Formats: sequence, C-alpha cells, structure tokens
Amino acid sequence: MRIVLLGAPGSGKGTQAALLTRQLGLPHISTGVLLRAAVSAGTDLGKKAKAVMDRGDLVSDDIMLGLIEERLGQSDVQGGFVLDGYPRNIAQAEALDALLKRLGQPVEEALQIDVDEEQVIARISGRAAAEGRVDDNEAVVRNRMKVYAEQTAPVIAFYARKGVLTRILGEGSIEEVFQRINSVLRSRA
Ligand code: B4P
Repeated sequence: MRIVLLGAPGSGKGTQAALLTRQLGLPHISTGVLLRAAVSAGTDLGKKAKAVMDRGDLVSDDIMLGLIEERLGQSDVQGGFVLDGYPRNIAQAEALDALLKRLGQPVEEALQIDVDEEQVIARISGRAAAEGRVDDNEAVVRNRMKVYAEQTAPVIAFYARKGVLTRILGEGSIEEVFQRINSVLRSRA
C-alpha cells in the first residue's frame, strides 16, 4: 500500500509512520529524517538545508524533489511505502503525483492527522527537552506552524480532490491514534 501521512509539525506523523511501517512491513520514508541525516553527514545538501531547517522554513523544492526521487527509485519501495513529511506544498504534491504516475504507483491513502495548535506546541516542547532538536524551540515552532498553515495545509484539499483523503483525530494517546488509523485501513481491505 502507498500511504502519505499529512499533518502539522508535532501532529504525530513521524510517530504514527514508525508504528505503521512496522505493522505493514513497508519502508518509512521521512524527509525530515533524510534531511537530518544529510546535515549530520555534512554533505553539500546537508550544508544547504541546515540553516533553512533551523529557522523552521521549507527546504527548496528542487532539493526535496531530488531527494525523494532518489529514495522512491530504490527497490524496497516496490511493495509500497509510508511517506512522512512530503509533500509540504502544492508544488511538491504535483511533482510527487507526476513522479508516481511515471512509476505507475499512485498514492492510495492520504491520512491527515488533525491536532490543535497549542497541543502541538506542548508536544514539541516535550521533545525539545528530550532530544534537543535545534528547530524545536518555541519561536521556531511558531514559524513552522505559520509555514504549515500557509503552504502545507492546501495539500489536504489536493488529496481530497483525488478522492484518497481521510482525516484522523490526532488527539489522545499514541495507541488511540494508531487504532483510528488502523480502523480506516481495515475498512479499505
Ligand atoms: P519533520 O522531521 O517532518 O518534523 P515535524 O513536522 O515536526 O514532524 P515529526 O514527524 O518529527 O513529529 P511528530 O509529529 O511525529 O521536518 C523537520 C524540518 O525539515 C521542517 O521544518 C523543514 O525545514 C524540513 N523538511 C522536512 N520535509 C520537508 C519537505 N518536504 N520540504 C521542505 N522542507 C522539509 O511528533 C512530534 C512529537 O509529538 C514527538 O515528540 C512525539 O513523541 C509526540 N507525539 C506524537 N504523537 C503523540 C500523542 N498522541 N500524544 C502525545 N505526544 C505525541
């Protein structure tokens, strides 16, 4: 199955994608993880991305398309994937659509995880204390939320028009959210 997980920063996309990929035996493709790996490795791409990520802005569409094209070209995605963090604007959604059309592998499920903004900020502050991510301080998180509202939220309507969108309530425990996702996927089987 080819699944895209959508949601604001801190909505639980990465958390749910990890559970889902373990259960379904599919690769978890997180653009945030790919970018942070490039930053740690000190590659040219990582050097370009670091300052942008530290501000909470979006890395350029060209860089992101190169990254996602390379990852989706690998053999382990033949049986499906869970995509987490991409697409993040309409240009990325259109580029992904064209790429997957070319590969004959369109998105089958787009799951939008809905969480209230103040709860998201509280969650990310918790992660900042635990993991020390540079982009998890409150001022940067507020910018990430603004970028999300302006650029990423329109992607929800993009997948609704394609008839593959389901909204999931992302509040409650991690396990409760996972159960909601599972019941949607079971209803499709
Ligand atoms: P990401 O790594 O995607 O970061 P994120 O949006 O914060 O989501 P993440 O998956 O980490 O968090 P989650 O909601 O699971 O992106 C980081 C940066 O990379 C972006 O700001 C951007 O600069 C760049 N980037 C990435 N993709 C890009 C793209 N396509 N184009 C351009 N730039 C891109 O979880 C958050 C916290 O909540 C965790 O601590 C978790 O434990 C907790 N949590 C989850 N579910 C919970 C629940 N039910 N209850 C309580 N806590 C919960």
